Amino acid sequence: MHRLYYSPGACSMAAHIVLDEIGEPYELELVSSRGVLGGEGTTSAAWLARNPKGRVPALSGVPGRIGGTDDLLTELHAILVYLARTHPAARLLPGDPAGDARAMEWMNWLASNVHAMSYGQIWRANRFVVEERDFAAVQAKGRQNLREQHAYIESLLADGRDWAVPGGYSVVDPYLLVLYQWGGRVGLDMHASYPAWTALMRRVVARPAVARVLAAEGITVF
Ligand SMILES: N[C@@H](CCC(=O)N[C@@H](CS)C(=O)NCC(=O)O)C(=O)O
Repeated sequence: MHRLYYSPGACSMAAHIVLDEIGEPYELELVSSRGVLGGEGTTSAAWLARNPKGRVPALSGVPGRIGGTDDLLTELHAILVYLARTHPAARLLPGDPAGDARAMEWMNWLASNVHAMSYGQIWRANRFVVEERDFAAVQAKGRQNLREQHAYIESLLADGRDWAVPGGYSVVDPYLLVLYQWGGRVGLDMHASYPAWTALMRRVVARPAVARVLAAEGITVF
């Protein structure tokens, strides 16, 4: 059985949703990020011994070793692809080379540009500059980057498509839900500013698995 190491409302929530969608039993272990539930779990010695990256999500029970200890898979994008490919009946990736590549095109950009860069600048300015006096400038640049990225996401989703990867719900949709929810957390009016993204998120939260995970993690989107 897989075990997901997570933090409520963190990017791990997308993996939690996908695990729930798949419908097989799984285990959860709370490893709270700094600032979430007052947790220091991602920087604890015990967690760093398992995952030297000091991050969530991580999924146990996956053959091989790259990011952490044996059988531990790190990186949300990799976890989502693994879960979708090991459960093809759940149809969480298109399944054809071009469709799957489109999903990865989304996820790589969301992970690197939106999450690591912009939210890193806003929430973890210390990763970009040494002096605390420079934090505000980094955070302001992060907000500017985020506004540009959000406008791009909105333009993609406003082209009449049904789901992030047209043709079906995929692992990209819960990934976009995490980022939509974070937009609210940094004070943006996501509903007023991004109608197409909002409409997609309403379809996503209507899915029973998504509603269950939001309730379990104590997260409100609408
Ligand atoms: N590249 C990683 C990033 C993971 C990541 O930054 N996770 C955050 C939660 S959303 C975390 O663990 N933060 C704790 C910390 O930075 O100390 C991925 O996509 O999985």
